[in-house]
Amino acid sequence: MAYNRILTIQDISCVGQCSLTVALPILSASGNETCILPSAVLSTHTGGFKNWHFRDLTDDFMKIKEHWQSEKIDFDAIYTGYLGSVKQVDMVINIINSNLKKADALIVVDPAMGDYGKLYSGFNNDFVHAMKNLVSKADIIIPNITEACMLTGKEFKEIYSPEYVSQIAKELILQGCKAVVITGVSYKKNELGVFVYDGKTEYYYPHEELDRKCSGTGDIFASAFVGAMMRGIDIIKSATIAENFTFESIKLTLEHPAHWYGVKFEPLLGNYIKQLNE
Ligand code: PXL
Repeated sequence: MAYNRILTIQDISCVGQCSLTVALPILSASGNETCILPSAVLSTHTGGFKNWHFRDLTDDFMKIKEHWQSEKIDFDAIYTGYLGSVKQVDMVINIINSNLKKADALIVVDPAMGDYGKLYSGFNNDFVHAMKNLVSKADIIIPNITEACMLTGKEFKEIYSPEYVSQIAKELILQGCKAVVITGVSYKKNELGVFVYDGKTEYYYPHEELDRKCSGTGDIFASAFVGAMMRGIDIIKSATIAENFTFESIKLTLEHPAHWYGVKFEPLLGNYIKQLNE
């Protein structure tokens, strides 16, 4: 069984079921070794809570990197999520270009910066510009449809055709990545799915649209996807497994309306592990 060492770089939102509190358990459940580089510590995520406490860890990045280098630590995959500033994005690029990355390591970037047509609170156009630079260094990028539009300078639309999405994916490949996985793609009412383009084949995997929008769904998908890829599963099957896991987790959360701030993925980790082993 493939067993790889993954480095994931994103924030710790202490409460809110997103970023590292999602990535660590899911990547560990995938059967891979998970190492973390926390970009910031927040008391909660920024999607609905107010007056959160935020500690930026940018100044610690290079010290952690240098220590790892002195210990000759390197990684089979680097997977990035929510990053708090342009400076952090630049530091991540520095890490990707260093010997912390094994020669054949997989670089996966989730350009977590917006949803539903809008940038997340605290981000601006300079951040989008920096993120464009980071995605050009990735093997696989996992934007949602909002982020895919921002990265290609396209207008965000509520209604669009398969050709529109195909065009965006092709433009993203031209920017430098090798494959694109776009989440939250919908061509029909009550239908939502994931679109995969690896530079040759296009694939769309839809399911019923659930009436629930909340933070962390992109992180659940991306973590489950990276875990599957690092078990040696191909990109289409990895995207399908991640989509099924995310969908079932949101469905479970719907039964608990008071759980507004995140997605109850933990009870379904066993199903995720089973799918990886099928
Ligand atoms: O990827 C979602 C996310 C991660 N981290 C923080 C966030 C959000 C979304 O709102 O606020 C801090």
